[in-house]
Amino acid sequence: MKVKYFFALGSFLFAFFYSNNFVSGYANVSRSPDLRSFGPRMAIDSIGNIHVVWADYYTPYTSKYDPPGNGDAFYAKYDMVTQQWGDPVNISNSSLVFSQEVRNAGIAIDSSDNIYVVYVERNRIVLRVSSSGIWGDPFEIANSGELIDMPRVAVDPSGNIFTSWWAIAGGIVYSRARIDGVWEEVRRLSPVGLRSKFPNIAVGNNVAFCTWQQGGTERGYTANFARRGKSFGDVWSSSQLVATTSDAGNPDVEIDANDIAHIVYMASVGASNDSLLYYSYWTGNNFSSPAIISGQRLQHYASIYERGGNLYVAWQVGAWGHGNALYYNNNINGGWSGEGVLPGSAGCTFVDVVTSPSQDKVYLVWDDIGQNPFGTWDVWCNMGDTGEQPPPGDKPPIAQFSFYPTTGLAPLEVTFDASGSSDPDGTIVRYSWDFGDGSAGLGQVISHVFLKSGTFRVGLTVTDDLGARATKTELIVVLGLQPPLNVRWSAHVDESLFKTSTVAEVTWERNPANDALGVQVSGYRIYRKLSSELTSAYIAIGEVAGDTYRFIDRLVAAGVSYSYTVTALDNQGRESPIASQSAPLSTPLLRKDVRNPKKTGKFIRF
Ligand SMILES: [Ca+2]
Ligand SMILES: [Ca+2]
Repeated sequence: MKVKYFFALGSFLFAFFYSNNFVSGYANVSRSPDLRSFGPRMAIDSIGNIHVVWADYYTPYTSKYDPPGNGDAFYAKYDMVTQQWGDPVNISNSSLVFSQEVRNAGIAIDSSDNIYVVYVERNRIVLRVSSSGIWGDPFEIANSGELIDMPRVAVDPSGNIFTSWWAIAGGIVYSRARIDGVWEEVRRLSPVGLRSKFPNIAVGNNVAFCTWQQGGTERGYTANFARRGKSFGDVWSSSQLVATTSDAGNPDVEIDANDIAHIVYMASVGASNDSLLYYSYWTGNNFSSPAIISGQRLQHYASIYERGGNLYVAWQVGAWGHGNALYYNNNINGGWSGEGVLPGSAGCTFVDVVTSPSQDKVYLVWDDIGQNPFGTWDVWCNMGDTGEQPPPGDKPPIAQFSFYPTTGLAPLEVTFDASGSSDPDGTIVRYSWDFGDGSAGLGQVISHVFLKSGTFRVGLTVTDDLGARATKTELIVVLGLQPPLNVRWSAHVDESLFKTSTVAEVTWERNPANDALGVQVSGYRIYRKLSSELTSAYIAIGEVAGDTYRFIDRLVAAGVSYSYTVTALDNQGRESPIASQSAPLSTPLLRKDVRNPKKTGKFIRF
């Protein structure tokens, strides 16, 4: 009996998962155990914070042929500093998020760490953008006039936005882009009259690719794509085949730094429900002949992630809503490492994958619908723990590195050398670095420029040929010019000219710490802001030579509260940090004829 077989397998897996302590390290991202949480998508920012979106359904989901129910799009962030997941944020707040195809939200992050989330509201695709932690107003990208599904978003470093989605009844794939801050018109990508669905979109330096599943009859689907340039008004190419593989579907796409698109898709094997996972890359004219990167079984919904030329692919194995496990396969340094199975991921349907900036962790998210050992309807994240264990008997590698120079003034280029690392019974196949300032890299010997002064914890993770890892960290102190001491200012009413005016006199003292660093201070730069403004509002108003400790600011208004700060400069173009000084006075400046002498504060008459 099939039912008994699955029950027995479930009991076995339950015992297996709970006997492995790494399962307890998984994080519940959605934390809504009674609401069905569907379709998680994930992105990583420059310092490695994890960002996830999904939808929670308030109406029970029973079939994709049911009428729309109610739900909302949610967002949650894992903060690398506090090492905690934030509370889920209801990002749609409309109760209108619900698609029968249950892929309701997409996410992307640009190089300035702005976060772009798209979600479905019945017929609409809506965008919200978060800058510095503040969410902007919802923006309607399109209203299709019929139910839509699978909104996706990709952004480039300049903040150009490419979105895609499909209209369910019409079976049409659409895209809309914002170039240089201006939205283009909605574009139709797939042909009319051929059923198309499940698009994904990616953007590179000079090109964008969209890929989708195009039909045909039920068995006649193919993986198709279109591409375009990134100038305003550029047109999408007509729909083309990724490959001739029949009964293909659910393609996903990423673009690397060389503008090479990488596509994965599933295709059924003969008349069976089994499928294989295929991979193709853009050759410049077309896609390469597909390589098979999975075993043959009942499986769905591959996601691909690219970083530094390496590829990370995750997918679901099992029936829809009753996944046996999340599987993954990674292409590191040009070779596929082989399938892995994520323990404790039973119940998954939709999955996604990213890595940490240094690629020492592979983050996986999945939804489950209560079919798993946890018994909740939630989105889970493995927190980088894939449960990979080196084979018994493999001795772990030893991580060791040196760096030169060991300290110096920012900006400081440091060369790191991991050739002192070793593996007692094999070889090291991977050196991954986390520079502690939000940057990361790969390679045995690598250089990195620390732009700012500070103390950084640099981590090296080495991986041996059988997958065992070791990590070593070292602190590096990057020095910086020190600002002058005792920056003070006072307001004067200057009566020495033909007319009375208000001036400010700024004074400071030399900082002996710069002598200790061996730097010659060649000048000082004076900054001013309104006292009510943030430190970032300081603007430079003048420079003096290194043997001068006084500056007169004649461009101040009367009765306004200002703050000043002073930085030290050297003849290499370095500057000490702009910081609020220990006790900058901010006395209101007043003309001598001011009507309200109670507000005078301190001022001096020349
Ligand atoms: Ca839930
Ligand atoms: Ca070893």
